[in-house]
Amino acid sequence: MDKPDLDAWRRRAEKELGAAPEAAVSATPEGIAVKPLYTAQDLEGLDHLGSLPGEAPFLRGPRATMYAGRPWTIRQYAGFSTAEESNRFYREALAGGQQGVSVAFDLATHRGYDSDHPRVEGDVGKAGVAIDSVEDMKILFDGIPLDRVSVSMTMNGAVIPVLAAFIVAGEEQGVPRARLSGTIQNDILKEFMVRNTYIYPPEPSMRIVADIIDYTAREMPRFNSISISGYHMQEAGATLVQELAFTLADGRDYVRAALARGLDVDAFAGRLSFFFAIGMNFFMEAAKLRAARLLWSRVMDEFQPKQPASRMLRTHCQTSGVSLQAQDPYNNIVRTAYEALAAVLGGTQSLHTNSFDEAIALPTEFSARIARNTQLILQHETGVTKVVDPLAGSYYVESLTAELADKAWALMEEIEARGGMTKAVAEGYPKRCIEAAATRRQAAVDKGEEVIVGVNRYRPDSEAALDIRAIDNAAVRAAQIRRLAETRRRRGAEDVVARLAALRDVARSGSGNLLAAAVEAARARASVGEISDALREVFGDHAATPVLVRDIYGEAYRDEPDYAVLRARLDALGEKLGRKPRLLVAKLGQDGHDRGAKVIASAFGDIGFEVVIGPLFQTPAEAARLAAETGVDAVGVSSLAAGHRTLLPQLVAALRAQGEEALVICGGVIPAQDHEFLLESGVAAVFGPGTPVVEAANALLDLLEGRRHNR
Ligand code: MLC
Ligand code: 5AD
Repeated sequence: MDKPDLDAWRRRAEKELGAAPEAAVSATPEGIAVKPLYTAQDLEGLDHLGSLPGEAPFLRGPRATMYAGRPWTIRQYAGFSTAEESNRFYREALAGGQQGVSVAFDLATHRGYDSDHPRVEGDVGKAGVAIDSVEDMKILFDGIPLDRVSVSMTMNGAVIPVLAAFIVAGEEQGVPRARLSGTIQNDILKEFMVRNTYIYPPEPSMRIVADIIDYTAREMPRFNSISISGYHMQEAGATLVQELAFTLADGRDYVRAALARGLDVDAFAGRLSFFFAIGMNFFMEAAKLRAARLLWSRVMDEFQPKQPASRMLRTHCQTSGVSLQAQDPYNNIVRTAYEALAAVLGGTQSLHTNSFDEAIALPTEFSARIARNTQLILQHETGVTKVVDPLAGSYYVESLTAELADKAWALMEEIEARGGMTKAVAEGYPKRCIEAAATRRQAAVDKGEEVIVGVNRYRPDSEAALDIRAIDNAAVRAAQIRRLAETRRRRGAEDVVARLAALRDVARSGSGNLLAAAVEAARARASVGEISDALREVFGDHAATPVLVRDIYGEAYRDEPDYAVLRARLDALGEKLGRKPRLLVAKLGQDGHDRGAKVIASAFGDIGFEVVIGPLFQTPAEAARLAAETGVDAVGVSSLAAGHRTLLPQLVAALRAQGEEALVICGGVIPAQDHEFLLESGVAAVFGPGTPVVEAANALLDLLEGRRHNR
């Protein structure tokens, strides 16, 4: 074939565009310039093209036959309310075609509190299932054969008691731990960065990770000891390059931690697994997974493993939660389907597809079925399983793979220069990078530079409210407290005391394995909270200091006319008050999703408010006290974990009890069905997801100026 005549193409393109083809180049948040045309020229000099699937560096997939041999696992993340209810949901999902289980725990469990703890009143059973002891765990997996169905558990903070309870539940179900298959998330570094369900400070937390890798390597050969997760980084606003680089850099530090424990690299590396988000940038996401495998193999070179499997990146993927919208929500089915296809073309091993009601509430049976069927249709109707790595050789995708890999590798070198990820995380470097990217993105969406169908363009005239899953949190809590009391009554009290003391000794002395000691405590029916507290006594609690990025939103908005009007209004109000209006941005309960809170705080600061950013995990009473101490005019609560119905009325009451008049406003994942209840409880305004920051700021000014503006 003749060499293509690119000059001729250029001339034709110029004619069509009325401009040089460079005008059609688009810049991605990753800093990649996507051209309108890729050709064979773009492949020249790429050195990753030669390999085959099933061999290092595994770019084309970890297995030789990939889905032609066995399709990816349809593994839907779910959990809510009680163990009984979640168990019923899992069984129905498995009967409906789901292939693996993935447990979502409630936030009380995540943070190591039993359901009867006063700090977690609004959280029990809300964003996941409440698990207090082995008794709950046994109910959760009743009738699910743990030697045949692999189970993933998303647990990081309270990972020791939860994994211990799982091991004992398996044992009592007749499946010894050596035959348990599944995955524990156990990825604490990204908790400090973005997900925020940590309990202990970084150093003992890293010891916990290493103890689990050590224990599972010796005792549980079929179990993946960790799920090194970039998912939550992308959810928090990270670019794909940041997601790639920080995740693999986390992985590198976990390997180092396990080696420092004296483990042989081949004893554990084959059971490290990964987890990525798949957003809407279709080809980029598929390329990202290919680049991830290439880079992980390169990272592992450094440790000189002998087993090929030790270099192999195997991953779970989940379609993107943030890409889904509360407005015009059926569009989310389409978004999720495209994302799922990207994950599959990228070669994922396991996949969760989100439900279309994601931005509003937890999935119903109906929305969960559509989400699952999205994958079943891909597996059975589209033919995508028949050929390995079908995008290979695409000029565009191969270029993207190389470019993403190069950019991520450069960022990983930056992390190395900062002394590795554990150190960089402790200094807050990756968190700052991600928050800056998130704020930039928010400005782009608010300004309409990024089109979101049904949200900032093509809005429907009217929308019917969706049927959503409502959880009676008080009833769940009462049921949990009853079972916990029963368990405590029946257990051998002395045995529990002795096992917890032994666990504390292992923690204090630094020798012995924390998980091994916790298994004994869990078997004696020590609760998740008691085991966590035993470790808290030795390790202490971690408290993060929130830091805000500045001037990113303001910079992006500087030249917009409505921004100038807003600032003028703010100045006028400031003059009247004799100071800047003050806003406390608060997070209540165990909800650690703080991207929204951070973006709002940063943008409102740029606009000219004086912003106080509250610490995570406050009770309503603590937030009210902080509001009084700082004399704020309004408290803005960001709620993403469904605690709003309990926590917001308590906040209003606590403020009024102290004679505070500060307004309470809120935003986040709050279904329309709850708006009236909140407004009647004294909340001044509820801002749904997708509210542009400038609009929210104007509405707050209306309220502060005394005009009613309930929305
Ligand atoms: C696979 N196998 C094959 C094959 N492909 N055998 C022959 N031919 C082929 N083509 C084999 C594998 O080797 C393996 O066996 C078995 O089949 C299963 O395949 P797998 O690829 O290992 O899949 P799976 O068991 O599903 O494991 C996937 C995983 C794992 C490695 C990524 O870690 C996992 O399931 N992760 C899920 C994590 C998750 O659900 N997280 C939810 C997070 S939600 P063998 O014997 O080799 O094992 C969250 C949200 C939040 O975090 O914030 O709350
Ligand atoms: N059930 C189902 N999906 C959940 N997610 C979080 N909690 C649950 C749950 N209990 C999903 C959502 C969210 C992501 C972090 O995980 O998609 O965006």
